[in-house]
Amino acid sequence: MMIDLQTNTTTQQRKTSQLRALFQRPELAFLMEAHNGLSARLVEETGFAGIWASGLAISASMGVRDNNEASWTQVVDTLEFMSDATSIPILLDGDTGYGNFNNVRRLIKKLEQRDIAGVCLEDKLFPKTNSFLNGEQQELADVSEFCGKIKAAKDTQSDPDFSVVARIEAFIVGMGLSEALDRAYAYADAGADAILVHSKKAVPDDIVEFMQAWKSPVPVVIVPTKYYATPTDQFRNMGISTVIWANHSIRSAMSAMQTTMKTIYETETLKDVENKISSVSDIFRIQGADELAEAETQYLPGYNTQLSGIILAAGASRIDGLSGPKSMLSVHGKSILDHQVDHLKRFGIGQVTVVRGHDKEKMVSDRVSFVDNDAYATTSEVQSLSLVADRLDTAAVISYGDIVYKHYFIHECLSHPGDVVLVVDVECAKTDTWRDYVQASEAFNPMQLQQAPTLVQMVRAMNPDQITGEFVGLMKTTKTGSRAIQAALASVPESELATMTMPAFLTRLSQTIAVHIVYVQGGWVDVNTLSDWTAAADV
Ligand code: SPV
Ligand code: MG
Repeated sequence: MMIDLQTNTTTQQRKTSQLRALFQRPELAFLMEAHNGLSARLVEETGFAGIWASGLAISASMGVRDNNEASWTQVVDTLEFMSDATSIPILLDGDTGYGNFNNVRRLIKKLEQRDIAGVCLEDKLFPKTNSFLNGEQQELADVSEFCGKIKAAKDTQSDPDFSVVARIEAFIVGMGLSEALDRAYAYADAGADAILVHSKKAVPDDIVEFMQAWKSPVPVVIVPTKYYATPTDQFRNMGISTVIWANHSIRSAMSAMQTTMKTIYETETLKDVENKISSVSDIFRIQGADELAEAETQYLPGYNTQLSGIILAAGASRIDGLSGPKSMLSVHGKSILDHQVDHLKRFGIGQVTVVRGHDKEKMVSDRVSFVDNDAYATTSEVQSLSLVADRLDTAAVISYGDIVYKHYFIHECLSHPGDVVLVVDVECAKTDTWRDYVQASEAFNPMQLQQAPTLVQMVRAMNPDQITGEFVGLMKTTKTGSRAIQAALASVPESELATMTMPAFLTRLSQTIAVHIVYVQGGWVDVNTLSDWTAAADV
């Protein structure tokens, strides 16, 4: 990030300049392998400053060999996704340049068009073979022919910070230090911005020898795949510029996929893998689903102004040692409030109102509007609801502010035709005195498809025999249902309103309008304790 002092705005440094800075900085830099848009984004999210677009990994992810079986345009197409998904620089493993100097010229042009920061060219012949396969039988490029490729690349680039890295394969094919050095100096003279010295030994002897002899200021890059046990400080002490972790994303993806597939194959169920793999919401997050949901509310015509969201989040946290509103507790790096707003936005709800109270100055978001319940300490959720009664002029989704739930709960209640629909969990403990216990006209019966349960009563302490489930704290109302709620709120004497519980209010509401129920089986957490908070991460 750079600050432009004239305009006082921050601008992202060009990717080419970022890579150049990594090569030139005195501290050791690291590039991490990626092979598609997803892995590239993960590299950035992890904190790495740059990406190695590995030929081995990209070809493997396509299910072909690292022998230029994938065409160079297919590689460039992959790079386009990787580059679009990230803001850190990408160094392409450009193999031998996919032909002669002329092919290299066209490659550079296409890479710059896709905002790729640099290319690494290796001094072998097209079609190349991976350095770890039959190294001794591989043939090196003619030095002057390879220098011509480097010059052509440098003359073609339009961004002065685009980097061309020349890769020395002399050690790989069994030649010694003097061949490696002669080539490295020749490539540096031809304009290479960095030299990559490759070795297939299990110890870093080739690299040590090379670094002791290398007198040029051109930075040196290494790929310690085979000498992986060498302490990284040894690379620092040798004066290496950049280390490439060349294939560890694709290798870990492969073993993780194999483990999951084997388990599912053998057990014929998903239940043993569900909690061990990334959740679908992790995938949505990495895809940027939030941004699209936000944009839809801004750009899609008439986007659900007929449905609003209300979150009742005024109450104080009862979790020991944690200050601040419960809704701001972080689950997977995002506040509970943001998770809720994401869910609502996904269902096209543009206007979301949050009633806050406890530590209200700590509850901030530019995605919602706030209404304050300053008497939160002595009043109930029904008081909070009454403060936003005027906003109940449309259909609405109303929720408690401290619940983490599966987004399909909203789908379940929105697709129910009833005017007031509560989400009720049938998998609740039945002997507590603080849960919103529901007695419904019909208990959950998975064998009976045509169920139409309605609320009989809701109370916080109920005879276990009467309990059909627990109110999750999430409901939807149609416009008619919203009006019924407004009328019911208005009918409660002011002296009772402040302390009326939600169960008492909903029971009262059920006397004026049918309050329907959709049953769910788990999939949510009401965050009241530290262990609830931990459990919220698995929802
Ligand atoms: C790659 O990652 O594709 C490389 C490094 O070129 S290596 O596989 O070690 O040759
Ligand atoms: Mg390669």
